[in-house]
Amino acid sequence: MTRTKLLMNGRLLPQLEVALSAEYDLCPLWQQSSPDDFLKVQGHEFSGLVSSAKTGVSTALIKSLPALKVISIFGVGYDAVDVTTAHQRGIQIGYTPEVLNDCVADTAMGLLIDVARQFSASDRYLRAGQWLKAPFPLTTRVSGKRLGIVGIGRIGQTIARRASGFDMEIRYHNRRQNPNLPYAYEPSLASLAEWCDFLMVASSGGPETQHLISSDILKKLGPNSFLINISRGSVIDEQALIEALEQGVIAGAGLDVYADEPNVPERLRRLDNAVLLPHLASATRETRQAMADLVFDNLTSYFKTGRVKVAVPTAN
Ligand code: 8YV
Repeated sequence: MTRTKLLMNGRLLPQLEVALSAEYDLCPLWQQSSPDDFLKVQGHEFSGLVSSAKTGVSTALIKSLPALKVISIFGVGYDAVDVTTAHQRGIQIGYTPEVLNDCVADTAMGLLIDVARQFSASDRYLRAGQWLKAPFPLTTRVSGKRLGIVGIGRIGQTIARRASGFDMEIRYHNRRQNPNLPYAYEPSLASLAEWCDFLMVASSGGPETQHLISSDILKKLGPNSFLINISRGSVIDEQALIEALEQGVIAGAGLDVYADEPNVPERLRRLDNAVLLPHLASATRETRQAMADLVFDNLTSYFKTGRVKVAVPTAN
Protein backbone atom coordinates (compact mmCIF):
# COMPACT_ATOMS: atom_id res chain seq x y z
CA MET A 1 0.00 0.00 0.00
CA THR A 2 1.43 3.39 -0.89
CA ARG A 3 1.47 5.82 1.98
CA THR A 4 0.46 9.46 1.75
CA LYS A 5 3.43 11.72 1.10
CA LEU A 6 3.85 14.35 3.82
CA LEU A 7 6.34 17.18 3.52
CA MET A 8 7.99 18.36 6.74
CA ASN A 9 9.17 21.97 6.88
CA GLY A 10 11.62 22.41 9.79
CA ARG A 11 12.25 20.10 12.71
CA LEU A 12 9.49 19.01 15.07
CA LEU A 13 9.40 17.28 18.45
CA PRO A 14 11.41 14.03 17.98
CA GLN A 15 8.52 11.76 19.03
CA LEU A 16 6.22 13.57 16.61
CA GLU A 17 8.67 13.00 13.76
CA VAL A 18 8.74 9.29 14.71
CA ALA A 19 4.93 9.05 14.85
CA LEU A 20 4.53 10.87 11.54
CA SER A 21 7.09 8.71 9.77
CA ALA A 22 5.29 5.55 10.99
CA GLU A 23 2.07 6.75 9.37
CA TYR A 24 3.18 8.76 6.35
CA ASP A 25 5.87 8.80 3.72
CA LEU A 26 7.51 11.68 5.58
CA CYS A 27 9.88 13.87 3.61
CA PRO A 28 12.02 16.35 5.57
CA LEU A 29 12.53 19.30 3.24
CA TRP A 30 15.74 20.42 4.95
CA GLN A 31 17.42 17.10 4.14
CA GLN A 32 17.31 17.88 0.43
CA SER A 33 20.59 19.25 -0.90
CA SER A 34 18.63 21.82 -2.87
CA PRO A 35 15.09 22.24 -1.47
CA ASP A 36 14.12 24.53 -4.38
CA ASP A 37 15.20 22.02 -7.04
CA PHE A 38 13.55 19.21 -5.09
CA LEU A 39 10.24 21.11 -4.95
CA LYS A 40 10.39 21.87 -8.69
CA VAL A 41 10.61 18.16 -9.47
CA GLN A 42 8.55 16.58 -6.67
CA GLY A 43 6.44 19.41 -5.21
CA HIS A 44 3.31 18.18 -7.02
CA GLU A 45 3.43 14.86 -5.09
CA PHE A 46 2.54 16.32 -1.68
CA SER A 47 -1.03 16.76 -0.47
CA GLY A 48 0.06 17.33 3.15
CA LEU A 49 2.54 19.67 4.82
CA VAL A 50 3.59 19.79 8.46
CA SER A 51 5.42 22.76 10.01
CA SER A 52 5.63 24.78 13.21
CA ALA A 53 4.70 28.26 14.39
CA LYS A 54 8.43 28.95 14.45
CA THR A 55 9.30 27.82 10.91
CA GLY A 56 5.97 28.79 9.36
CA VAL A 57 4.87 28.31 5.75
CA SER A 58 5.84 30.90 3.14
CA THR A 59 3.87 31.94 0.05
CA ALA A 60 6.64 30.48 -2.12
CA LEU A 61 6.37 27.09 -0.41
CA ILE A 62 2.59 26.95 -0.89
CA LYS A 63 3.02 27.89 -4.55
CA SER A 64 5.55 25.11 -5.06
CA LEU A 65 3.03 22.50 -3.83
CA PRO A 66 0.22 22.48 -6.43
CA ALA A 67 -1.55 19.43 -4.95
CA LEU A 68 -1.43 20.69 -1.34
CA LYS A 69 -4.69 20.13 0.56
CA VAL A 70 -3.75 20.30 4.25
CA ILE A 71 -1.21 22.05 6.47
CA SER A 72 -0.72 21.01 10.11
CA ILE A 73 1.03 23.55 12.33
CA PHE A 74 2.74 22.85 15.66
CA GLY A 75 1.76 25.95 17.64
CA VAL A 76 -1.06 28.40 18.20
CA GLY A 77 0.47 31.45 16.48
CA TYR A 78 0.16 31.40 12.71
CA ASP A 79 1.75 34.77 11.93
CA ALA A 80 4.55 32.95 10.04
CA VAL A 81 2.06 31.06 7.87
CA ASP A 82 0.61 32.59 4.70
CA VAL A 83 -2.96 31.80 5.74
CA THR A 84 -4.52 34.03 3.06
CA THR A 85 -2.86 32.24 0.14
CA ALA A 86 -3.61 28.82 1.66
CA HIS A 87 -7.27 29.62 2.28
CA GLN A 88 -7.66 31.11 -1.21
CA ARG A 89 -6.57 27.74 -2.54
CA GLY A 90 -9.00 25.91 -0.23
CA ILE A 91 -6.13 24.40 1.75
CA GLN A 92 -7.09 23.55 5.33
CA ILE A 93 -4.79 24.59 8.15
CA GLY A 94 -4.75 22.77 11.46
CA TYR A 95 -3.08 24.28 14.54
CA THR A 96 -2.81 23.67 18.30
CA PRO A 97 -4.75 26.20 20.39
CA GLU A 98 -6.16 25.54 23.91
CA VAL A 99 -3.71 22.76 24.90
CA LEU A 100 -0.99 25.32 25.64
CA ASN A 101 -3.11 27.95 27.44
CA ASP A 102 -2.16 26.79 30.93
CA CYS A 103 1.59 26.61 30.44
CA VAL A 104 1.73 29.92 28.58
CA ALA A 105 -0.35 31.59 31.32
CA ASP A 106 1.86 30.02 34.01
CA THR A 107 4.91 31.49 32.26
CA ALA A 108 3.20 34.88 31.99
CA MET A 109 2.59 34.95 35.75
CA GLY A 110 6.12 33.67 36.39
CA LEU A 111 7.58 36.53 34.35
CA LEU A 112 5.31 39.07 36.03
CA ILE A 113 6.30 37.98 39.52
CA ASP A 114 9.97 37.61 38.62
CA VAL A 115 10.32 41.06 37.10
CA ALA A 116 8.48 42.73 40.01
CA ARG A 117 10.10 40.78 42.85
CA GLN A 118 13.41 40.39 41.00
CA PHE A 119 13.86 36.71 41.73
CA SER A 120 16.28 36.16 38.82
CA ALA A 121 18.26 39.30 39.67
CA SER A 122 18.39 38.37 43.36
CA ASP A 123 19.53 34.83 42.46
CA ARG A 124 22.42 36.40 40.53
CA TYR A 125 23.07 38.66 43.54
CA LEU A 126 23.31 35.73 45.96
CA ARG A 127 25.55 33.66 43.67
CA ALA A 128 27.89 36.63 43.22
CA GLY A 129 28.38 36.75 47.01
CA GLN A 130 26.66 40.14 47.31
CA TRP A 131 24.32 39.01 50.12
CA LEU A 132 27.37 38.72 52.37
CA LYS A 133 27.81 42.49 52.02
CA ALA A 134 24.22 43.78 52.10
CA PRO A 135 20.61 42.59 51.86
CA PHE A 136 18.97 42.70 48.43
CA PRO A 137 17.14 46.01 47.82
CA LEU A 138 13.37 46.14 48.27
CA THR A 139 11.23 45.24 45.26
CA THR A 140 7.64 45.78 44.02
CA ARG A 141 4.53 44.06 45.40
CA VAL A 142 2.41 42.02 42.98
CA SER A 143 -0.74 41.00 44.92
CA GLY A 144 -3.59 43.46 44.64
CA LYS A 145 -1.98 45.48 41.83
CA ARG A 146 -3.52 46.51 38.49
CA LEU A 147 -3.06 44.24 35.51
CA GLY A 148 -3.77 45.48 31.98
CA ILE A 149 -4.10 42.72 29.39
CA VAL A 150 -3.58 43.48 25.70
CA GLY A 151 -5.49 40.81 23.76
CA ILE A 152 -8.03 38.83 25.76
CA GLY A 153 -8.26 35.63 23.72
CA ARG A 154 -7.92 32.15 25.19
CA ILE A 155 -4.46 32.79 26.65
CA GLY A 156 -5.30 36.30 27.91
CA GLN A 157 -8.34 34.92 29.73
CA THR A 158 -6.30 32.11 31.31
CA ILE A 159 -3.79 34.71 32.55
CA ALA A 160 -6.64 36.84 33.93
CA ARG A 161 -7.98 33.90 35.96
CA ARG A 162 -4.55 33.30 37.48
CA ALA A 163 -4.08 37.01 38.22
CA SER A 164 -7.48 37.05 39.99
CA GLY A 165 -5.95 34.54 42.40
CA PHE A 166 -3.39 37.22 43.24
CA ASP A 167 -6.26 39.66 43.94
CA MET A 168 -5.21 41.77 40.97
CA GLU A 169 -7.62 44.27 39.47
CA ILE A 170 -7.93 43.46 35.78
CA ARG A 171 -8.78 45.52 32.73
CA TYR A 172 -8.16 44.72 29.10
CA HIS A 173 -7.87 46.20 25.64
CA ASN A 174 -8.84 44.21 22.59
CA ARG A 175 -9.97 44.83 19.01
CA ARG A 176 -13.49 44.23 20.29
CA GLN A 177 -15.02 44.34 23.74
CA ASN A 178 -16.10 40.92 25.01
CA PRO A 179 -19.35 41.40 26.98
CA ASN A 180 -19.05 37.91 28.51
CA LEU A 181 -15.96 38.81 30.49
CA PRO A 182 -16.06 40.07 34.09
CA TYR A 183 -13.25 42.60 33.44
CA ALA A 184 -13.46 46.28 32.55
CA TYR A 185 -12.73 47.17 28.92
CA GLU A 186 -10.37 50.04 28.15
CA PRO A 187 -11.20 51.41 24.71
CA SER A 188 -7.63 52.50 24.04
CA LEU A 189 -4.27 50.87 24.63
CA ALA A 190 -2.92 54.22 25.84
CA SER A 191 -5.52 54.48 28.60
CA LEU A 192 -4.88 50.85 29.63
CA ALA A 193 -1.12 51.55 29.83
CA GLU A 194 -1.72 54.67 31.89
CA TRP A 195 -4.00 52.82 34.31
CA CYS A 196 -2.07 49.61 34.97
CA ASP A 197 0.93 48.57 37.06
CA PHE A 198 1.63 45.59 34.77
CA LEU A 199 0.93 45.56 31.04
CA MET A 200 0.62 41.99 29.75
CA VAL A 201 0.89 41.45 26.00
CA ALA A 202 -1.20 38.40 25.04
CA SER A 203 -2.36 39.41 21.56
CA SER A 204 -1.53 37.56 18.36
CA GLY A 205 1.40 38.56 16.15
CA GLY A 206 1.34 39.65 12.52
CA PRO A 207 0.96 42.97 10.69
CA GLU A 208 -2.14 44.09 12.63
CA THR A 209 -0.28 44.19 15.93
CA GLN A 210 3.19 45.18 14.65
CA HIS A 211 4.85 47.60 17.14
CA LEU A 212 1.60 48.15 19.01
CA ILE A 213 3.76 48.75 22.08
CA SER A 214 5.52 51.92 20.91
CA SER A 215 7.68 54.45 22.75
CA ASP A 216 4.48 56.48 23.37
CA ILE A 217 2.76 53.53 25.05
CA LEU A 218 5.88 52.87 27.14
CA LYS A 219 5.84 56.51 28.29
CA LYS A 220 2.18 56.10 29.29
CA LEU A 221 3.08 52.94 31.24
CA GLY A 222 5.56 54.98 33.24
CA PRO A 223 8.55 54.52 35.58
CA ASN A 224 6.79 52.42 38.23
CA SER A 225 5.16 49.92 35.87
CA PHE A 226 6.24 46.75 34.09
CA LEU A 227 5.76 45.20 30.64
CA ILE A 228 5.37 41.44 30.07
CA ASN A 229 5.28 39.78 26.66
CA ILE A 230 4.40 36.13 25.99
CA SER A 231 2.91 36.68 22.51
CA ARG A 232 5.25 37.72 19.69
CA GLY A 233 8.32 39.96 19.64
CA SER A 234 6.84 41.85 16.69
CA VAL A 235 4.14 43.39 18.92
CA ILE A 236 6.77 45.51 20.71
CA ASP A 237 9.07 48.11 19.20
CA GLU A 238 12.15 46.39 20.67
CA GLN A 239 14.51 49.35 20.17
CA ALA A 240 12.04 51.66 21.93
CA LEU A 241 11.73 49.12 24.76
CA ILE A 242 15.51 48.89 25.21
CA GLU A 243 15.74 52.68 25.43
CA ALA A 244 12.82 52.78 27.88
CA LEU A 245 14.47 50.17 30.11
CA GLU A 246 17.87 51.88 29.95
CA GLN A 247 16.42 55.28 30.79
CA GLY A 248 13.94 54.18 33.47
CA VAL A 249 10.93 55.19 31.37
CA ILE A 250 9.37 51.94 32.63
CA ALA A 251 10.40 49.91 35.70
CA GLY A 252 11.14 46.60 33.97
CA ALA A 253 10.15 43.99 31.40
CA GLY A 254 9.58 40.25 31.44
CA LEU A 255 9.97 38.78 27.95
CA ASP A 256 9.61 35.33 26.42
CA VAL A 257 9.62 36.50 22.79
CA TYR A 258 11.81 38.78 20.67
CA ALA A 259 11.90 40.58 17.34
CA ASP A 260 14.56 38.31 15.78
CA GLU A 261 14.70 35.00 17.67
CA PRO A 262 17.00 33.52 18.81
CA ASN A 263 19.01 36.74 18.52
CA VAL A 264 18.48 38.89 21.59
CA PRO A 265 20.20 42.29 21.44
CA GLU A 266 23.28 42.66 23.62
CA ARG A 267 21.88 45.92 25.05
CA LEU A 268 18.81 44.05 26.28
CA ARG A 269 20.88 41.21 27.72
CA ARG A 270 22.91 43.71 29.75
CA LEU A 271 19.85 45.08 31.56
CA ASP A 272 19.16 43.91 35.10
CA ASN A 273 15.56 45.19 34.99
CA ALA A 274 14.67 42.71 32.23
CA VAL A 275 13.83 39.03 32.79
CA LEU A 276 14.61 37.22 29.54
CA LEU A 277 13.33 33.72 28.73
CA PRO A 278 14.23 31.84 25.53
CA HIS A 279 10.67 31.46 24.10
CA LEU A 280 9.75 28.59 26.39
CA ALA A 281 6.18 29.44 27.45
CA SER A 282 4.66 26.25 26.02
CA ALA A 283 7.81 24.18 26.46
CA THR A 284 6.85 21.58 29.06
CA ARG A 285 6.92 17.87 28.27
CA GLU A 286 3.18 17.59 28.90
CA THR A 287 2.10 20.54 26.78
CA ARG A 288 4.49 19.87 23.90
CA GLN A 289 3.19 16.27 23.81
CA ALA A 290 -0.40 17.53 23.72
CA MET A 291 0.55 19.88 20.88
CA ALA A 292 2.27 17.04 19.02
CA ASP A 293 -0.82 14.84 19.43
CA LEU A 294 -3.00 17.56 17.97
CA VAL A 295 -0.66 18.08 15.00
CA PHE A 296 -0.97 14.34 14.33
CA ASP A 297 -4.76 14.26 14.91
CA ASN A 298 -5.32 17.22 12.60
CA LEU A 299 -3.69 15.28 9.78
CA THR A 300 -5.47 12.00 10.58
CA SER A 301 -8.79 13.81 10.71
CA TYR A 302 -8.17 15.54 7.39
CA PHE A 303 -7.17 12.38 5.57
CA LYS A 304 -10.16 10.48 7.05
CA THR A 305 -12.93 13.07 6.93
CA GLY A 306 -11.69 15.88 4.72
CA ARG A 307 -11.55 18.27 7.71
CA VAL A 308 -8.82 19.00 10.25
CA LYS A 309 -9.85 18.70 13.90
CA VAL A 310 -8.96 22.29 14.87
CA ALA A 311 -8.72 24.72 11.96
CA VAL A 312 -7.13 28.17 11.77
CA PRO A 313 -10.15 30.49 11.37
CA THR A 314 -10.86 32.09 8.01
CA ALA A 315 -10.57 35.90 7.87
CA ASN A 316 -13.85 37.70 8.60
C1 8YV B 1 5.56 27.20 19.72
C2 8YV B 1 4.45 29.34 20.01
O1 8YV B 1 5.53 25.99 20.33
O2 8YV B 1 2.46 28.12 19.76
C3 8YV B 1 3.11 29.12 19.44
O3 8YV B 1 2.66 29.97 18.67
O4 8YV B 1 4.99 30.37 19.93
C4 8YV B 1 5.12 28.23 20.71
O5 8YV B 1 4.22 27.68 21.61
C5 8YV B 1 6.92 27.40 19.21
O6 8YV B 1 6.97 28.56 18.46
C6 8YV B 1 7.33 26.20 18.36
O7 8YV B 1 6.84 26.31 17.08
